[in-house]
Amino acid sequence: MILTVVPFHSLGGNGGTGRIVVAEFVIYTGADRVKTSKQKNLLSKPLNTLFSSCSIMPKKLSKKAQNAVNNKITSAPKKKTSNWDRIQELEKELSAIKYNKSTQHHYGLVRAKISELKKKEEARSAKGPKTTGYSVKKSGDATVILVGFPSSGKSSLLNAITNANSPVGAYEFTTLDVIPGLLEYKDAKIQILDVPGIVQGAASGRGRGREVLSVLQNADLALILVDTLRPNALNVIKKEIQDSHLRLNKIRPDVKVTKKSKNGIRIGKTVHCPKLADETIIAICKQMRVNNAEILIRTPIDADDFIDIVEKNKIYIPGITILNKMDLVDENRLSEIADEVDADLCISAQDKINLEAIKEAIFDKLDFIRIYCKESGKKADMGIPLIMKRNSTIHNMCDKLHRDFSKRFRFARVWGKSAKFPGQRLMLHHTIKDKDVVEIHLR
Ligand SMILES: Nc1nc2c(ncn2[C@@H]2O[C@H](COP(=O)(O)OP(=O)(O)OP(=O)(O)O)[C@@H](O)[C@H]2O)c(=O)[nH]1
Ligand SMILES: [Mg+2]
Repeated sequence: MILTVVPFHSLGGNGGTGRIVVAEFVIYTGADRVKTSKQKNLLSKPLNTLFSSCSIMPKKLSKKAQNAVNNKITSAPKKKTSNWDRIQELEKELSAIKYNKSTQHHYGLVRAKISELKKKEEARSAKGPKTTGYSVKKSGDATVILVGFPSSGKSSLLNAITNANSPVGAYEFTTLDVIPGLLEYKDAKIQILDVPGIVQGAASGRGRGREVLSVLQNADLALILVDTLRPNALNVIKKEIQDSHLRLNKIRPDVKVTKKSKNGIRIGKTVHCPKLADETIIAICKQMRVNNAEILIRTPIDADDFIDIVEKNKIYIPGITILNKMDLVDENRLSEIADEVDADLCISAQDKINLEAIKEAIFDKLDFIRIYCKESGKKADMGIPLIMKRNSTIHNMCDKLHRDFSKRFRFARVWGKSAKFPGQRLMLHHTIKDKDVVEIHLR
């Protein structure tokens, strides 16, 4: 019989006594576990002298702790839970918590714990073998990606609204690569990408999920396609998107966390923040190993928003939910499913129903503005506008026109909504507005 001494932190149930037990004794048969001379020395001692030979043993064990020691002796060595098991346990716990004033502190702590564990796991998997991602060259005024379960009709929709010819099949995973198509609508050139379908577990690498979701991280808009036969797919897709550090249809909260070297956590607020108490902020920071920081909150946030800000790696992207294959169900069932998934649009890619409405929705959601260019001494070209994203500056406009323009820029003259008076002389940082006429002067 061999006796092995294994250090351990505490025995379950020591809460209340405050007593820490520093060693457990496990009995094995066979000599293979004896590795060090220290262990061999311990083995030569009778059991009652073992305790006194441990320098940091408590003087006396409580009955509860003694029982726990006995249980450990007789039971087999406990299987170590992995970080993913722990994450799953905590996520289950989190889903059972209803966020309100009394639960926000606990909710925030559980969420912060999940965040830390995921960070560790991601750092570990980043060290593993690298998979090759999709190489997609962005073109046009914006890039839109079709996301959905396999066979939800992504390729059918791409073929119906763009010039692409992506293979369509009645079997799953017909598309295995990224296939681009070009949609020309209201003078805008919009690149639409068809990608392989994603399934549950995509964000943690199932199928080519991670690569697909990384294409989404660089897109300007997500078209989420669910079909009338599998409306439940929406929750799965949303969860995968969420797990890959994307935030759909959410505005980045105006919160600044500046890490410092001393003085602890200092919180400043310009708004009332009923969903997140200061002590919860401090507890989350502690859990996420932020010990000294200045936090400035300018929008009301909850614990999830705050953790997203501390994690720093979130991408905020707009999305449209489209319910496809409307031809397969009757009107009543269609409105039931549309309510269930909160669909922005119902279509049939196969029967080409509501396709103009999709184009309009894409154009609107991309939040484009039209800018007319003018040459000095000539009339503005009001024919074909330059398509820009809302809140673009003259700098963005120069970059879009020519890569040298911002370097050679002297000033611009602007007519329209963003100018205080017609022909106002403005510089690169100026934000232009829809239908402005801009004349750029270069060196
Ligand atoms: N009835 C009906 N069938 C459709 C519709 N859209 C697509 N389908 C059919 O659904 C099947 C899958 O269509 P695809 O366009 O290949 O679907 P996908 O999402 O690209 O599939 P993967 O490439 O495998 O991810 C094909 O048999 C299509 O004909 C629709 O609006 N109505
Ligand atoms: Mg396809």
